[in-house]
Amino acid sequence: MKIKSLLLGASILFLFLSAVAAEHENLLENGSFDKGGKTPDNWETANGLTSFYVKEEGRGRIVKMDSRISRKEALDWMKQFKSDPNATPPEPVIPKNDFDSIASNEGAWLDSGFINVKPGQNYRLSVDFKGPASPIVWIKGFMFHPVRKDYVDAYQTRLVPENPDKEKWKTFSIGFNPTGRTPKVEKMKVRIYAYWPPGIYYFDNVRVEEITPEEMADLLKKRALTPEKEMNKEE
Ligand SMILES: [Ca+2]
Repeated sequence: MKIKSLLLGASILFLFLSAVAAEHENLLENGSFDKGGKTPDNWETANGLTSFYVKEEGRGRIVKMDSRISRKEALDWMKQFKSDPNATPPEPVIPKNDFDSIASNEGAWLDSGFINVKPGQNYRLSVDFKGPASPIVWIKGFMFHPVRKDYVDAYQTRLVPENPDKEKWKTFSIGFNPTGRTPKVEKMKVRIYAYWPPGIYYFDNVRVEEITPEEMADLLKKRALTPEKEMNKEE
């Protein structure tokens, strides 16, 4: 009896510890988009035609992407916006034919600032998402190029939320290890990306956390079981 209750106590303690261990520091500064002025700290400026930072009750600030916009209008605007970020965005034009939308090709995206990569470390990428279809949340990894004296693309992996809901927020995660096959990767950033089909996509609470090998094994198991296997695999 005594041993039984000791074992029970130990397993409760274990459950408690696992629950505590599941929460790690968010290495991505301002993944909630709530800090900062018009543009959230540590994020790229939204262009106001296909990408926006907006408020939602109970969530503070979130990302909204609209891939319904006319491709021609969006490309013209992106060019103009690049040369003058203070210009006023045009009235949105939504084409009748879906294939004339920006969703059909370039899509819409926003990048975070850099995070330093620890050699050998496993990470978890998570995002809250709602929208009509799966977007992609990329991790882009960079290495220092000794000749070009600059950081260049060296790694990428993607989180493709499976069975998202148009109205209801859901949280999605993957595990990844940037230096597993590309040991020279030193920095990484997050790219939030919405494309096909044309629609309005919402994102909040992007998290990048260090995880234990056990947590990584669990996430890889889940990843292997999803129909998005090919999409969600490490690249
Ligand atoms: Ca938020």
